[in-house]
Amino acid sequence: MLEIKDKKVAVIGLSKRTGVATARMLVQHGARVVVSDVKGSGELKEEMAMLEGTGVEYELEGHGEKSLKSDLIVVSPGVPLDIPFFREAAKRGIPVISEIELAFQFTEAKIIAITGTNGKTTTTGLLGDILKKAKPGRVRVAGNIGIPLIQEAVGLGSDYWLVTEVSSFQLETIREFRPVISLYLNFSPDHLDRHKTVKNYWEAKRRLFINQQAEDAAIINIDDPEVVRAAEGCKAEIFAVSLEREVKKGVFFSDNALFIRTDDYQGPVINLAEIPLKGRHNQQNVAFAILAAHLAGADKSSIREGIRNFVPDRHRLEEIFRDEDGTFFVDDSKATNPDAAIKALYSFTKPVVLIAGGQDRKADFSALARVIKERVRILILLGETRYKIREEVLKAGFNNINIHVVDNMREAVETAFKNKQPGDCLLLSPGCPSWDMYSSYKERGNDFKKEVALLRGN
Ligand code: UMA
Repeated sequence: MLEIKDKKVAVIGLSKRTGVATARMLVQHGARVVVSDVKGSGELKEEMAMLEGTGVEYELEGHGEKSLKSDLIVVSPGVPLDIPFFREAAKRGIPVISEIELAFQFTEAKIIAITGTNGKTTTTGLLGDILKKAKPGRVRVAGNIGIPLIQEAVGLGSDYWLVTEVSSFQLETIREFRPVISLYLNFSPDHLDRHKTVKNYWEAKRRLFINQQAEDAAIINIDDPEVVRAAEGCKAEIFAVSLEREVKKGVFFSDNALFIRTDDYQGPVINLAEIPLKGRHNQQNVAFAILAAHLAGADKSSIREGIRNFVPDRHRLEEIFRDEDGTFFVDDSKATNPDAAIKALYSFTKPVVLIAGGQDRKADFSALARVIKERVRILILLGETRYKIREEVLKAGFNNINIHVVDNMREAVETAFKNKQPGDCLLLSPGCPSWDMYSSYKERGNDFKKEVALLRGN
């Protein structure tokens, strides 16, 4: 366990979630804490109120000398590592770790860590639900899903399970973080504004495996070559998930059911018809959750019950209305990268009226453009990336006459209503983050819902 009593520790990034929880934990364990953020006290009123009485010191409006006079730096996920502050910290030999590393150092609970570009929140939630049924009172769900791991993990004994969603941002600064079961769902380029290159992003993600040992398990998507490549050199026992072929050890799809094949069990677990989640990518998420739950010792009835009763998150392929003429409306605002929007488009067999576009994070839209050409009837574009996406879909051969460039969600939904036909799927799946127009993908999804409800007259 890391020694922090009486040590000076700097927390970089004071957010309500990670920053506050980390600072509190450090104070409780006897550290002298400096909290630093680029924002000033005006913007951080609520966060500072949450830390009132803890005795932490502050260095606001930037990170500098006060934070550099520390024995350890704990960094929040949203803080990029290439800022001059971290170069200076490295020069001075101050260790920099992520909050998930700190949490790992202070828990004995068994960690199941889930990463991947898309589907990790769904898989984490589903696996959490299954394990909570199988092991009541002994399971916590945390991480990138929205609850800092540090808040849930500290002090738990080895009879507990921590189902943890981990992002590339968090993995970049782990040192000993070691899951007993790791799940790597899929890889496609994302977060290039932060990681700069696809290779950097790929390298950050594969850190999931770096501390695993022979007695641990790694579950990987063997239908995704980038995931398979990332697992090269992984010391853990490898289990495969495939929807395309039978596997020797793992989960696969056959006769409309998901099958487990491991040393101790072979057989079907659940029929596809019983899975309440839409889309092939979700069948894959379910396959991962099934296998991880099985390896963690969950019984088959808990697994089946957990899946059948799972309520998917809002704003993920969430069907919000279905009209009598068969037209249906789907909020997939959570699709914040092109690959997620591609997966959404593959989830529907009906003609699609698609609303896409959002913040420009230098993503490559060429693959999305090809799928749009194949599957979309009418394309409505908004946000910073609207002209970029238009250019790509035109290159892919999509007819200009079916593209509408708009300025806001109201105009987008009105245009969709004017152009929709009975039986169409009217889909918001932006393929980009929301931060050019909204404070979160949730706000964007709610705006879409509001405009749809207004036009439907409810
Ligand atoms: N800041 C600095 N210096 C900088 C840059 C930022 O001080 O140079 C400050 C900001 O002013 C802000 C704080 O750092 O006050 C940012 O903290 P944070 O973004 O780490 O905020 P949290 O609310 O703690 O959220 C983080 C994760 N955020 C990110 O990864 C960007 C949450 O994931 C996660 O749920 C939470 O910790 C709990 O673990 C969100 C996310 O968007 C959902 N994740 C990405 C994704 O899923 O695609 C990876």
